[in-house]
Amino acid sequence: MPTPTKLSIPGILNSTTTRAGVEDQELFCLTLVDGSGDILWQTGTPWAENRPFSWNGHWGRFCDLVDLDGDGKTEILLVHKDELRVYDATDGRLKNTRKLPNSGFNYTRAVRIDDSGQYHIFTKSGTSSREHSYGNPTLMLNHRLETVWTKQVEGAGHQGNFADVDGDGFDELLIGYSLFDHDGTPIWSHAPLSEDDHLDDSEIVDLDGDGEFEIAVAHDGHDAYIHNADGSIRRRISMHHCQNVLSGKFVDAVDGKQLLFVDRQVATGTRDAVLVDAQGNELSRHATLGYCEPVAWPSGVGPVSLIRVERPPAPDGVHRVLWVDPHGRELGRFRVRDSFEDHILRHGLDRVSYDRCTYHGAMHSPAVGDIDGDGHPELLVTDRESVWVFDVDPDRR
Ligand SMILES: [Ca+2]
Ligand SMILES: [Ca+2]
Ligand SMILES: [Ca+2]
Ligand SMILES: [Ca+2]
Repeated sequence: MPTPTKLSIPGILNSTTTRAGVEDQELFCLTLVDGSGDILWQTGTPWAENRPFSWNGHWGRFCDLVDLDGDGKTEILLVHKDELRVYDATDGRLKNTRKLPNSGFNYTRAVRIDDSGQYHIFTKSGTSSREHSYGNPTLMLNHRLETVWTKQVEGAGHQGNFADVDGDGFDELLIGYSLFDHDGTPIWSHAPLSEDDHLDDSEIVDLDGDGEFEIAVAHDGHDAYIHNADGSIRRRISMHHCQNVLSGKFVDAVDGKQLLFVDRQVATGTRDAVLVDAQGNELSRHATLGYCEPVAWPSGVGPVSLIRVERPPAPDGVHRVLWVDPHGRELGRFRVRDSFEDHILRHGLDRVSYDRCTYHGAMHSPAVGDIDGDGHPELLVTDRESVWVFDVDPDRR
């Protein structure tokens, strides 16, 4: 059982003041802490109100850290509401902003599309808006945040993805079920499977080690597909409503890398997680509830295991964070906050769709990284008040 270190972050929930107007739920606070939880810098103010906040970055991948302009210093790229922001990561200073076409944007990544030495910014809307169809538009910006091109793509969905698929040194861009060359030229495209279908998640990975990428995509409300680099279909994977796609060397005994497809969490019961090999052959299928994050901690069957964050179907349920192997077998569980019931009931979040509670802080968010620099990853789990840090026992590495 991994041992947690709990960090208390000064300034969070230390006030009892109340503002008039419950509609004021605007939160923006970005804090850099070191491995002990000491604050290095902070911009914005922590939420200290006794009511929910809202923001539009609710998962661990909401920002990108990169030397955007090539000056040797790292920037932080993120979207807040309808604004793209670039912060200096060394001191938290806001360096640049740009208004976006709608407030549904949630995806921002630095990509290489020329040899200038500077990155470009691939940013897209990830949901519905009054102004555009679901998940649209997508913008390519230069490092000064000027528009290079804009696209509206059928089935654009939540997240984009990118990789140098053709090996010319520049990134291709996946938007929905369509792949574009670095300059925006269409390479291949598949139609959504239905009117509401959109890309929920994807992986671009060389599964079989032949030097060509494969592209795995989750169709909202449908199955998942594995495409070859040229867009042709390698395999269709049967799912209820594939929501997440993960790749890694999960199983030593099977050649190449494997994919794990995970169904959307549902209000009642469980759904499936399916492990497949490089050709899409099913290796195992298990019942699951919630979403997974890969971690390079050996599972006994391979070098990469999974952190599974379970969101129970009822507000009085236990929010478990589990360590599991790729077949879903439990290896351990982490001592984090076990219930958000008081938070959910106090704020009436049970009267909105339970699914939406995650937007108001009733969830754990996992992140994996080597925070102490010893070459082994730690797991960080955050809720709206705390950060827990876990490491695997050294004799299990
Ligand atoms: Ca820089
Ligand atoms: Ca390329
Ligand atoms: Ca391949
Ligand atoms: Ca470490």
